[in-house]
Amino acid sequence: MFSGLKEKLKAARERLGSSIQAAVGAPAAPGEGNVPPVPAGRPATGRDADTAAPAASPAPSPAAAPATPSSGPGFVDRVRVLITERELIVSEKNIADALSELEMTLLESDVALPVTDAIIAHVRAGLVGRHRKIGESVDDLVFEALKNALLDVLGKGFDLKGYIDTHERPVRILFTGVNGTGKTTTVAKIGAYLKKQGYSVVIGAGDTYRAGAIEQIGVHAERLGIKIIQHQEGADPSAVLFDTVQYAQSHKIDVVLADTAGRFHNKSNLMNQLDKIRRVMKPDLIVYVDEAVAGNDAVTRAAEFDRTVGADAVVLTKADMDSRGGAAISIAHTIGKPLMFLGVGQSYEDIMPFDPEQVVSELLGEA
Ligand SMILES: Nc1nc2c(ncn2[C@@H]2O[C@H](COP(=O)(O)OP(=O)(O)O)[C@@H](O)[C@H]2O)c(=O)[nH]1
Ligand SMILES: [Mg+2]
Repeated sequence: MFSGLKEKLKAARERLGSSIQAAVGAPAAPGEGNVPPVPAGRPATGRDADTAAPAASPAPSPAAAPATPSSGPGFVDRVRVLITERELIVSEKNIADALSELEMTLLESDVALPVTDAIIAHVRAGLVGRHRKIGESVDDLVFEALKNALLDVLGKGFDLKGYIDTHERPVRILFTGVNGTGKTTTVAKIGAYLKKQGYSVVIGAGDTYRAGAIEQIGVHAERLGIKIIQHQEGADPSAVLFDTVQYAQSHKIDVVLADTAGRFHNKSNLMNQLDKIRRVMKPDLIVYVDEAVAGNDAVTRAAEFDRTVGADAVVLTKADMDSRGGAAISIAHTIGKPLMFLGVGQSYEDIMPFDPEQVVSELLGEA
């Protein structure tokens, strides 16, 4: 998942780190103190060196420091902290080239332009004028700036379980999106996921355009032991989904998952159909499904769907096949709707609730 972007971010992180390191004129080794007065190989704790503590003595306690009215660091320590910090104030000029490279990297990875701009601005703000914290390496500083920038654009995700637990049952979820992106598979995966979490589920076979589509979702439901409501090929999808909601109400089912046909090539038809479905089924959530591999196209389409039929959350499928990661980075920030799940393969378990922290640690690796 996102292996290309991961490699590029690693290079960008190193480049930013070495630019800062070069500017302060010290070795670039991560974790190495680069403030001249700190003896080589010793961490820049700010409380060693000239406090004249004997080498064998335990770490100085506040009581051992020169007396101050507060419980904070002693005077000598505080002076030392100031010196340490002053040595590492990063200027705009120090990182301008590295930021341009990061910008190119993100754009090449299909990160949308406004999202790229937001990330660059966040990284810049995180670094320029920043003081290094005691014991923090330049690489730590860069890592933190990148991490915060990515977390900022990724949003918080969407807690589906929490949503179900706090809303009246049955919770009705309508899935929309373009053909072939993985809606039907996602309905099956989410059905399996919710069933595993102890919720009862019913699926509505709202793609009535092809007999094959009705059969496809029917096979999934049977394999998963999930009740499905189906009508004949060509039936009105609204009627199928109305019946599905009725079934859920009379059987006290927790969640209705409504599959639909993707008809993006014929927008007015799609609009009319989905509009009717919306009125009849009254979904609590409209989930837009697209494939991560579509990159910018997925983001553009999501924005268009959100404008026309509405979207409360997004699922990106085929993240397992996506090296660039641009859609996953961009979509929540661009349309202002949270990512709910990532599809990461063809089997039922291959779905991950979208966890921004997890995605960032996947992208940046360890601190
Ligand atoms: N690798 C991979 N393939 C997926 C994923 N989700 C769906 N697919 C495949 O994408 C194809 C289209 O899926 P389908 O659910 O029929 O799309 P729909 O037309 O939107 O309903 C199928 O071959 C699925 O197995 C995923 O997360 N990863
Ligand atoms: Mg389908």
